[in-house]
Amino acid sequence: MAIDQIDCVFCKIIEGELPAKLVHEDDQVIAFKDIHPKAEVHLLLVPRTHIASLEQLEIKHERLVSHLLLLLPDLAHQQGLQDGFRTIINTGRGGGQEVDHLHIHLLGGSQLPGF
Ligand code: IU
Repeated sequence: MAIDQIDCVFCKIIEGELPAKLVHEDDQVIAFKDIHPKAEVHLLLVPRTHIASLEQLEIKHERLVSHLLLLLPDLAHQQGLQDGFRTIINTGRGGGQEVDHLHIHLLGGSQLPGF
């Protein structure tokens, strides 16, 4: 395991070493409920591969990126979000990223304020 993965909370969730309320898992990604939800529905969609942030994405991740994006509406519908949803990817400290493992926030269920 690479050094940056050893203390990665999301890698530990993926490995089953830390608990999370999973709502989806497949060979490439997992999705679970955020522990500090900012909306009625607040999921995190996380690739199994440890990629620190959007800035570390490479062309070899093209298939994974497509998979992540295509899963979002499915997950939203599965959560009962028929009227739309919001997705957020924080990148780097300046972008508000706290966990250095790429993830997409999926939020909805109540009228979200304009952005
Ligand atoms: P950010 O984009 O890195 O700022 O978001 C990290 C999110 O991970 C944040 O909303 C936390 O509440 C969430 N989270 C979690 O769901 N489970 C955890 O064990 C930890 C953080 I640490």
